Amino acid sequence: SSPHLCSYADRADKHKNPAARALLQLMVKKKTNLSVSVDVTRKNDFLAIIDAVGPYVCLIKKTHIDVLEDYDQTVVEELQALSKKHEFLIFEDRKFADIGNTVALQYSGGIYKIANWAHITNAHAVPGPSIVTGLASVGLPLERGLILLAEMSSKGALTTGTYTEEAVRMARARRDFVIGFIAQHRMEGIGARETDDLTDEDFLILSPGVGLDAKGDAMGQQYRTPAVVVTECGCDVIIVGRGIFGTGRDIDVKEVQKQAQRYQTAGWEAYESRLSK
Ligand code: 5FU
Repeated sequence: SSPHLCSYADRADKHKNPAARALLQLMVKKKTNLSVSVDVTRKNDFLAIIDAVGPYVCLIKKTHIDVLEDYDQTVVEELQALSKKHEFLIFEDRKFADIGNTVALQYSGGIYKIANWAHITNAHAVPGPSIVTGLASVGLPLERGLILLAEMSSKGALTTGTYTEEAVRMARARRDFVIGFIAQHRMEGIGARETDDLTDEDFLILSPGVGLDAKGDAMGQQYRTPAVVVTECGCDVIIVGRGIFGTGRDIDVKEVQKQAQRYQTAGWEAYESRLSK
């Protein structure tokens, strides 16, 4: 049956990419489909939030390494230590968007050396299949996984219709490395041609734009609840930022922890009710 009606455990057994398999296994073990998006600008806040939410997440969306104003090499070392301590994977939401040769350099090198520590990263489909080839040349030998952006959560996003279909075709052609999508719905079979082999097609759907309280922000973000995202639309991982760490400059770690627990519960209940449908 359709992958979203199968358990994460069964899907873990079938996935061939090591990062996808590890993520699904962690989700089962920790009973969580929550990914916290840690979009703060100071290193100490960044690490304090991750230490607080670590027990409740399967994935830390380390986001946007280039947002940190006091970045240094210790950030990555401490992040990796927390990833072992709490057992979560690391997702760098880098949104690569250039030709294959350039993204290979950006992924492997520079100051950040993303491929060295991010189990999962993502890319826009706009350059075409060569972006996947470029990233795979670096990521596959390191057992990494790639997520393509098939649908964005922001108001007026251009990621619709044939664009989304082409993104799915690009993924279908490289299922060894492309493990799923940033999207708002399931993507299996989308844009498929008669000759395509859809056996065991199972893309992980990571969905940002998730909130239990707010409906959006002042800059076009749109929020849906875990029940809509996971139960109704069949997405697999909920990505939550400000719903968990708030919008103020000062971080209240106890409150962050409480919210992470709340979203973990909501996400897992939504998954369980999807399975019992
Ligand atoms: F690809 C996308 C998208 O379509 N929507 C997003 O919101 C990525 N995001 C990221 O998820 C965005 O860059 C933030 O890092 C995060 C959502 O944060 P929020 O505070 O929960 O709105």
